[in-house]
Amino acid sequence: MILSKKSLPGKRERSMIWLSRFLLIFILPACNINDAPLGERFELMHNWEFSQSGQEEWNPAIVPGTVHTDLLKNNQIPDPFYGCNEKNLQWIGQTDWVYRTTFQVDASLLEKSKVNLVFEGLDTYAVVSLNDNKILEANNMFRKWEINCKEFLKEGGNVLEIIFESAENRFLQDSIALGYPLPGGRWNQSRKAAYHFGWDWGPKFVTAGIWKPVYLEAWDSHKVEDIHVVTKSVTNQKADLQSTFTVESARAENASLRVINAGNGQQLAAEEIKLEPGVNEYALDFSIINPILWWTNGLGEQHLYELEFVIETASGKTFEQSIPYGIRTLEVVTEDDEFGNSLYVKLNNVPVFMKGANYIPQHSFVTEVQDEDYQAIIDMAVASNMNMLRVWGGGIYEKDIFYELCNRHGLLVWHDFMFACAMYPGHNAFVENVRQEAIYQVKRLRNHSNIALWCGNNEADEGWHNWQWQRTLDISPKDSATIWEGYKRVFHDLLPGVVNKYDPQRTYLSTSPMHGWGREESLKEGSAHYWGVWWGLQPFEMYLEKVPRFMSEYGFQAMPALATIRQFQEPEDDFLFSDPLKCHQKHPTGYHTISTYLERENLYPESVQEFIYLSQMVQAKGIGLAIEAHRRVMPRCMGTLYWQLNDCWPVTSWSATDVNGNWKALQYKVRDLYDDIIVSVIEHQDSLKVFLVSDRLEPTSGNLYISLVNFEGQAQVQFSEPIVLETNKSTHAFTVSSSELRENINPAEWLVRARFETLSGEIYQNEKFLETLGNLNLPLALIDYEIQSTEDGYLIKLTSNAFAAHVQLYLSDSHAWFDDNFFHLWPGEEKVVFCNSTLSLMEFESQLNVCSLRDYLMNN
Ligand code: BMA
Repeated sequence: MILSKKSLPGKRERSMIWLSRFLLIFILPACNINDAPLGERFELMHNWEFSQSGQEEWNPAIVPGTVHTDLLKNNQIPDPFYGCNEKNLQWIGQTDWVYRTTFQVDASLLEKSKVNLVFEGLDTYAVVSLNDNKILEANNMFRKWEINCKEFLKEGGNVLEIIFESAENRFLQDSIALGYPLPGGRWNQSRKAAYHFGWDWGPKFVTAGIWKPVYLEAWDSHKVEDIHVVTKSVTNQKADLQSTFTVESARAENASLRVINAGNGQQLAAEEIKLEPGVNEYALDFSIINPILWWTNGLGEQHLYELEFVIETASGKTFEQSIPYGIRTLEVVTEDDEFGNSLYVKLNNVPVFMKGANYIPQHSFVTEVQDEDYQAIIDMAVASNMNMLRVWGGGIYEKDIFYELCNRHGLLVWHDFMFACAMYPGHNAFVENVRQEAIYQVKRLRNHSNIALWCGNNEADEGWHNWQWQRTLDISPKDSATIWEGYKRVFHDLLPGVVNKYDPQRTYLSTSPMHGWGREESLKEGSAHYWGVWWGLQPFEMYLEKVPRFMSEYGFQAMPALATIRQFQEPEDDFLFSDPLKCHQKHPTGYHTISTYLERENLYPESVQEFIYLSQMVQAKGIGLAIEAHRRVMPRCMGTLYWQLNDCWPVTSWSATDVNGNWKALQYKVRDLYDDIIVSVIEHQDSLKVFLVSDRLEPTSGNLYISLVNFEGQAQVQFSEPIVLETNKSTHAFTVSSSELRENINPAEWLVRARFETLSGEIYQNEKFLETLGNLNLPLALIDYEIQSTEDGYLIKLTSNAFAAHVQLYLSDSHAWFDDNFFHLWPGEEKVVFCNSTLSLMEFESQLNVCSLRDYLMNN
């Protein structure tokens, strides 16, 4: 139970059915077409068992999987996420493990001319033997390993055995062999997900295992290595595309290539070819007339052409692969301008402001993430009006389903290569390993037309130039020069070379951020990670001054929902700060930093529930301010990706949604502030300014109303005028001096409300208090509610006898998604909130809590 995750509601079921159809075709290209496929695949996912190296206690293993989850499923370890169990489970990562299986081979398989053993992913240092013959030494989690193994197979039972060497122990050996200190962490000698070694939001579980499918692939004459599609040009009338088929042939044979639009059955191209022994490449051009373009979420349709690529040989063998493909033009524009040098995405010739977040792996044990978890997280991003996710370099290159869902739902992907917060070796063996990894991953992912760019690493350049590594690690000038040469070799030479060769239409950025957050240039060019707030303890208002060209990281922590805390501690541990709470906070000064910002708001939580609520309120306030600051200065700033979208376990972190899908207050705020139009209200340096920002591709007419409203509901109108929002633009609509605004009122009892109503009746509204949260003089409010069952949950109808600020609904013991939360409730108003839940009415009633800000203030 502990390792499973709860998902959000959505249009999931329908798309899952569709998606599983797609994946079948995509993953099993050679087996599903007719009786005579080009190749055949035999899964080797069964009968696995595992043992600690040197011991003979074998237990059943699940493949794909990881040693930690196998130990857990065999009841050999307690739940790794519970309490402080992580500490006592470190031995697993320091131990070598052996996995083995037996499988049957019949004579017909051995008649094939080639039989390959394929591992789509081995984590990480693996010595593979087949029937006691060593056939592979793997050392990269991110590569696919394919070994021609026919000579080692025999009819009947075969034994496949893999010894996984501890990646932690290996780090020690490799570091000594390297001969000079390498800054960063224990991940930097290995090609393994960095976050497995512990991060400031994640536990340290140094996993090992067969983490992706393993199978035998047998073929006689030809094997399709790759199909690559690119869009060469697009006009309204026509899109010209090119597909390249790469086929390995054992003999010469005639064949035909075809491209079909599966959506309407139309054949787009066909050609007769002759396959020659060796590796063959064929380019097949085709056009789509009156193409329907692919747009990001919020800007239009996410039209995907279901393209089918077919090869038929003269001897009647067939191969077919289906690729959902979006036709669009996409440029990452970096050019000199009045502010410095730009960084923005131009989609179908339109500069598009990127609204999104940084994505990390969804679980410490990646094989635990199910298709429905991918669907749930993408649903959440889409519901939050995002149009970009950054796949952060300390995690993994994700499964196809992730990119496929992003594509289908209009999310561009900023893709880091998997390097983070460290310097890496630059010797030949390491560089060659990275080259193979990069070629494999770029080729695997390049047909996903929603990938916007490739980025070399996360914060390696920044670390080298700004984190005092040379000084604190006492690195000699000679070693420094070697380390920097190694850096340049990988990030300035190898990776851009691979992108240029295998995915030439995509932009490569060597690192993110381009400059450290303390440097002036960071505001003028490139992507920026602004950590002056949080790491630098600067006030949130600093976000207003430190607005870069593209903000690819910034963030603030908050606690997860109580039900998520319950995943790792019992109610009797619900005090600040119990040991389990400390074990589930990975930032060195995390709770202290949160408390520092809470004190600035005059907030002093004393219980866990108070800390949850108040940390979430302050996180939403701070990050909300940053989003407004970024959007309102567009086009100078053209992107905002907050840190971080999600978690990999139950933890207090920067995420806006916890590992169980419970939205923190920030997720609701993000949904509002990433809408296609926002009304931004910011008070700063004695003036209050209102901006209207529209991402729409057509002008929008409406009326802007700005008022001061007191907690009794009385309003003083400040502004009420028709206004036309121009296309894709930020408009400064209103300014008033703060002192004037506050002249005859008690700011602790008033808020500013700015509301834009379009002529078609849509309402965009922003309300801002004039005092810090802890200083508000809120009335005592009695909130009444009724619960009504629906098919998939409950409707909660709420009313209040007085103004209730930031009303929160939560279930004390269950994960839940409310369609709205942390909203203001005014007397006379009825608010209906939906909560998806499978609890019985009685359970739901007993678990539901409703409270508001006043309940958490000292003066209540
Ligand atoms: C950024 C990220 C992560 C980290 C986060 C919060 O630098 O790239 O390395 O988790 O900050 O500290």
